[in-house]
Amino acid sequence: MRRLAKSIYFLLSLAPLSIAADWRNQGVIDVDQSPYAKVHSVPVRAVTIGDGFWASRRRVVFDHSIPGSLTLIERAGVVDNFRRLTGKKDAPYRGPVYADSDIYKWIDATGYELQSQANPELRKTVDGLIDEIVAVQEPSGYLGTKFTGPELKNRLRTWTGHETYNLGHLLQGAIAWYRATGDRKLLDAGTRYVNYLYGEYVAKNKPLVCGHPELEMAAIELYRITRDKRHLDLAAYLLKSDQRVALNLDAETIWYSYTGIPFTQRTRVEGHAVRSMYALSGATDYYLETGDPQFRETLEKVWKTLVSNSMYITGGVGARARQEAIGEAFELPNNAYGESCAAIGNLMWNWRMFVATGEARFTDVCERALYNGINSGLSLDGTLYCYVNPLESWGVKTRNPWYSTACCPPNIERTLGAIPGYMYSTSREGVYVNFYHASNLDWHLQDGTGLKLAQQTEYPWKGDVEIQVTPAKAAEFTVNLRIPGWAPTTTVSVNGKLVAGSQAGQYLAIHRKWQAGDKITANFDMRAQLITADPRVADDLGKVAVQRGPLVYCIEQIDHLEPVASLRLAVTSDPARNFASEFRRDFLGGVMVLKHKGDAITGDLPLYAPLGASRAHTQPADLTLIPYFAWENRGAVPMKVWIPYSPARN
Ligand code: FUB
Ligand code: ZN
Repeated sequence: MRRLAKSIYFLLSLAPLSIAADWRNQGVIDVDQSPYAKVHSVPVRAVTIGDGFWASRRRVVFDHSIPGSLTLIERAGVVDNFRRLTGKKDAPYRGPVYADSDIYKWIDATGYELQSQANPELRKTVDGLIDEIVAVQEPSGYLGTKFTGPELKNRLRTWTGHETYNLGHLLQGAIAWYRATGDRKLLDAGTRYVNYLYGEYVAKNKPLVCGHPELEMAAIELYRITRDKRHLDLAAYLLKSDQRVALNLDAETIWYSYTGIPFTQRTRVEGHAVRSMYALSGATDYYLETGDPQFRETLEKVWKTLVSNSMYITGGVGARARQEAIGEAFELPNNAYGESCAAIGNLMWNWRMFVATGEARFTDVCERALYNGINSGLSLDGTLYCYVNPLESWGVKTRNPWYSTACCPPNIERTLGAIPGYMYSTSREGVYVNFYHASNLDWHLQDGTGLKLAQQTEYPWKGDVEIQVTPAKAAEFTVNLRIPGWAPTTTVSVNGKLVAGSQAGQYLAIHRKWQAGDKITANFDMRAQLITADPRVADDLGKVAVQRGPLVYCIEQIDHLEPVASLRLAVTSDPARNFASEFRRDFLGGVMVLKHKGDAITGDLPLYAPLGASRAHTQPADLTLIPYFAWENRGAVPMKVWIPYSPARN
């Protein structure tokens, strides 16, 4: 008996240690124990990003955006909403019902910063904020600043109340912070709130009001830490129950909010773009834990509608300003809404689909969204944000320092902060190289063999990549290299010997006995390409977009004498002749610029004329194309991604 007690004591004494070891090893999503995850995540801290594209963007986020956002969050009264309830501030509630989520998302971003680098001052600030947040928690577990006092009667009663949305962000922030520091204070508070909702709603089978998906994926991420089945069940409850009758939900609400009916009744992406992307992310998390075949089937069906008729070439989602909604199939106007949060949701969903399948069609979408529709959301200096990300502008100002609905700024910050965690993955067979950037991976294979990868490249400006593979001991495994879907041709070699089988949009599985010093080299054809849209996208008829590597390009008025509205590309069938590329270190933070000999429509033409009447008043014009993400960094001027074209003069 004494021996048993002694061994129990011994095991208990180990418990905090194993937790401590664990939080450091968890990726952006921690799917190590998810039975239906084909690949496992690599923690952010296992990847050191070297100089280059994302290093500069993340530096701007850490040095400017994160500190600047806290000032603006404070100025908006978001933290005072908490202080009001603890008596530290005598101020009325300010902001929308989802204001709490702004500080949670900001903490999320700081968690990713601290997973990459030490910042004791930031650590202290966040610790203090967490104390102020947690102080508001009620004995029941409820934690929110809006529905108190005279508003108490509406608590968890209104479809638009966003309380579960706020909780989802609380959990995600708490989890990123826990994975950065091992500190569970906010995580424990979030867990108490989740347990309260479970007890009051799931256990009693009472409909839970939730007009904005978000808690689904967050509760499952919590489950991945706690292994408490209630946390998975809460997500299942939100994803599977039919709340139409109990909550008197009409068809438009169901459509708009992408919740309220069993997820498996969905057939396409629809409704509010962010809600749709977050729900799909949560549903994929549910599949990763349960393997539910109907979920898998629905996810696949809905994904096809995304990529075949509802996603912008930038990876953006959401055609309509009205209801911030995804439109009908092929409704993709270039004055797109394309909220930054929706592109981020698209990345989160496709990342989870990749985790479920190991397929490059999903990481291709992740890359598209990251480099374009998400990256465009933050100005080059990190101080201005796009809420909407149109593909065409008449010069109306789009970048702003802040918004009364400030969901996008901290969302962009947390996403760019998390980038190292997306670069590599592992599977039972080996390792995946998902994205290309100078970086060092210091991790291990799933069998525990230590593995270092040293990647050198100037991607996305240049297509050459070199990866030094260093296993702790010689071992047989597979290195899966993502061959980007956009790459017309690719060559891959190992130690100078060509490897056959590269196919755009697939992983190239290189299986061999790897030993320290082995070197993979890859070259992706980076020539600028002209892209056409499905002819059913009426707004892109007669136009092309220009893409070079993963980057979508655009023209801006500031680089042209002729109005952007009159510029056309003069395209030849020989891609090599269409563009001259020039890397300009001193321009827009250092970008590859494309030069093109096009033309401009000039003269007085009748606004309307019979079909076939000549409109051949053109003159040669030199076009300058810049990466789309860098638009409106030199003032608000007209801009276009989809450009009309004509055959070249010779
Ligand atoms: O409703 C919360 C957030 O505000 C949504 O995700 C955004 O689209 C914005 O409406
Ligand atoms: Zn947003």
